[in-house]
Amino acid sequence: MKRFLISALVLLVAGWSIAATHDEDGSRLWLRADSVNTAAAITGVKGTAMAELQTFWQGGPVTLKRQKGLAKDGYTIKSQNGKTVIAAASDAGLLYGAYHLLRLQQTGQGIASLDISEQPFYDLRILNHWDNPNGTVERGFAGRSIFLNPDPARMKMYGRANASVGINGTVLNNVNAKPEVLSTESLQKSKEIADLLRPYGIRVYLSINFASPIRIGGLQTADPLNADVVRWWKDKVNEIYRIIPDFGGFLVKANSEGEPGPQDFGRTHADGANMLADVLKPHDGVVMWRAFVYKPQSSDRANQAYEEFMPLDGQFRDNVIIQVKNGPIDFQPREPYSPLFTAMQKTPMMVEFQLTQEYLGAANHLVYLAPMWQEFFSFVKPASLRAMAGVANIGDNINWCGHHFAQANWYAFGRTAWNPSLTPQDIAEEWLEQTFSLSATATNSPLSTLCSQLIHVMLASREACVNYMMPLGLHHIFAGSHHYGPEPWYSPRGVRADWTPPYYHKADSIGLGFNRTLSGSANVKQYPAELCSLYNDINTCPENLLTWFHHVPWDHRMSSGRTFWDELCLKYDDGVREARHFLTVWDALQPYVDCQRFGEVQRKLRIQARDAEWWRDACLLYFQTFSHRPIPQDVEHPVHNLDEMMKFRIPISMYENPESGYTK
Ligand code: GCW
Repeated sequence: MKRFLISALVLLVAGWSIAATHDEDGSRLWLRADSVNTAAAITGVKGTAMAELQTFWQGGPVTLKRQKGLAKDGYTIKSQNGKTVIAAASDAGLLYGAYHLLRLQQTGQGIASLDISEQPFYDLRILNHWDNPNGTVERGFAGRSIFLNPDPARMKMYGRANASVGINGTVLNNVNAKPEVLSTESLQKSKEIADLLRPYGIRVYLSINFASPIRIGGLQTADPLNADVVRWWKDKVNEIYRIIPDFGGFLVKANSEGEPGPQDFGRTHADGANMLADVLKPHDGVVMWRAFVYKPQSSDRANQAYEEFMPLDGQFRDNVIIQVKNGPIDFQPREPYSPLFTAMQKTPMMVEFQLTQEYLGAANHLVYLAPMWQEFFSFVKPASLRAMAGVANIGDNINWCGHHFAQANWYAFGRTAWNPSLTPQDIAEEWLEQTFSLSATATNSPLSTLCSQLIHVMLASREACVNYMMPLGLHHIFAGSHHYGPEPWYSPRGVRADWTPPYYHKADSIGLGFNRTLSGSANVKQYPAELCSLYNDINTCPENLLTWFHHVPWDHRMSSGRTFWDELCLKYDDGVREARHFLTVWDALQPYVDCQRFGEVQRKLRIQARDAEWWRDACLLYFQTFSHRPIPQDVEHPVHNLDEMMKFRIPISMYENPESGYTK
């Protein structure tokens, strides 16, 4: 009997060890190949390319060749008879080619006869870090700033990760910029980081505070047309380039949310941006000037960026790029595209996406963002833009992004900026295979079926999040303090209206939504004529933007035949069901994923499913106090209680990820 027990135990242990692979903490991101060699110490960007290949490439000899006539940062890869040649016009191109080759190896693709030619769609593919000098990260959900005490090993991994997906610039600090960022001491710190990132083809940039000449320069004014101010900036910029010769330029948030700007001195955004552009020009630097502006007195926040920037179209220097968030309000789960993109025809523009999920469940929810960016690009032609920026979701958390699947958004950002026509599915597949060694391509195996389901989870995740948070065009009904959970009722006295949800949802006994039609705020007029008339009519407006543009009567008939109220209930419920389904798919993958990452993702998916219920119940019960209509029978009825939910608080600051969501 005893012997039987022992052998059963041995079998059990053996069985377990077959199933489980060794634990991983996610710190290697998608670059998990084991080294096959130790690389010789070589410097420069080409040196990095050689070192990466020496360390990880398992195939035949590879030659790196500089060749004129190829596009900037582009490359070709050709292989024959076991030999491979990567050719590029620049060292950065060679590095990108090397990573391409390694990606093919890591995703198990044929490398015998390659004939590849690539070039990046955008010259500037840049991350924006919202990191503060004290180490906090605004809307950062993955720990503290990686730049506070830059650890060379961590910086090396950061450089590799970015270069492997083609990211070639990084703004080191928050757009809510402290003037001290430009102190000589702080510039020396930025230089350290620039030195560590240069071998990966990454230039550093800084966000600046427009009042710096006053705050650290001792001047009385920061008026961009004042000669002393111009001289101050000129000297400062010269100093920067002495310290960091390949410095990229400035990112500026001006006259927005309390930040100083040229309007404080009676000047325009163009006056401010052009002054900085002129002093950066001799150094080949750029100004990325943000259009994220809104004032409490306007009747529609969605109108404002257009109102302020359109009159300035064509007035900016050629090294100014206007950086516009994808939507007109603020990184909501779904917004129409910002109308500035199609209206400003004479000004270089770039899009700012947000990788950190400020409004999409922070680092607790699996929300793969590539489908959202694809939706954006279906309205705004990629070629109409100069560059692409992504607000980083990176911190000192061991797995970098707080959620293993949030790494996919960093990865997808780089790949999309390299080539906006890559499909979200292609990107998800290559990320998943590299990150989890999960491939959907092996046919007819149970694993490949599960992998396909997981890819589907990623692709469906953004829409699911829209559904359980704010379907049918709803927006900005988040908790006032943390933007994580629902608080559609939040409207304390004294808080400016456009920082409270009722400003956006306008629920009343008639219906729900913001009238932005010609009879309302006329926001529709900012779109091209065709879209204007499409959005203006409640019967042609896409239903996924219905309450964005219309105050929709509760009994409005939807294309499904349901009333608007019933449809709203159904959408919320769909979102909940989907979130639960994500967990089911993931659970089935347990035998194929290392225990640590499996458990960590599972824990997050459980939070997500619970949060989805929280969102549905809070929103439906609250809106029901206006609609006075029953929740349809075929929709799961709320399992929570509105009064309790209205009292529930998550005591976090804007620098933290909520440990768990709704815990009642
Ligand atoms: O999304 C909002 C955030 C702020 C942020 C601001 C911006 C950096 O809530 O935290 O500030 O947008 O983009 O400037």
